[in-house]
Amino acid sequence: MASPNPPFCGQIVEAGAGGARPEDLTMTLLIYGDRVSGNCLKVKWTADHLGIPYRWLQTEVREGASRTPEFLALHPAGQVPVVVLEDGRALAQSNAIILHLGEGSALIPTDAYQRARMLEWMFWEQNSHEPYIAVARRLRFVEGRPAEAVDPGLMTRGYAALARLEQGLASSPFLAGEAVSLADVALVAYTRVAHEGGFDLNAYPAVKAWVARVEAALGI
Ligand SMILES: N[C@@H](CCC(=O)N[C@@H](CS)C(=O)NCC(=O)O)C(=O)O
Repeated sequence: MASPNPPFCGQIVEAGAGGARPEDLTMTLLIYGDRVSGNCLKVKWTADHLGIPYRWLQTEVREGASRTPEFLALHPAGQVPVVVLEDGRALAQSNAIILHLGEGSALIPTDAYQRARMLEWMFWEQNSHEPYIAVARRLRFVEGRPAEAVDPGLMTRGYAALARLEQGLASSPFLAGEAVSLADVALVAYTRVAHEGGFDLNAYPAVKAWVARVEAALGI
């Protein structure tokens, strides 16, 4: 996905730390994202937390902006987030992107086991949390469908994910130990808006307290 001259297929609406002028597009991290998407916000929060300058190109998924020929040339899967790095190379998948941005930072534990634990949660998020909690939230909040239109199986599996998180947070303040890490960034994205998908977090006090802790640590 190399892209020496990234297509300008989004609207620049925001500059991260340090900012950049539009003419500097090839020298600044570009984030193609949709603000309604937790997967995209993971990337924004990581860049903001680490003080990485970027331009955010608002890519309205519901208006088909991720399916234009220009966008598909950038990322054939037609999904956001996608970033174009300062050297023109593109990268997709939210958790791969934040792993790249977070390289060498305090968001990644230096201890090999703790780092692997962080990754364990991030893989789990994509497999067992996002497909239920984010999808229910998209149907209810983004598409405005009634609760009856949501497959009860999504809710059951979403609640199972919340129960797993509750259990995981029983012995440490953050998912990979004592400090906030990329695992928390990845998991908080859709957990903090789970209520928009019809999930009630009141039975998950450790999760609720953790959401507040991560929000404070990231300043979101
Ligand atoms: N596993 C991917 C999921 C990407 C994804 O599903 N993006 C959604 C927005 S959250 C999207 O672009 N959907 C538009 C489409 O699939 O057409 C990631 O973590 O980045």
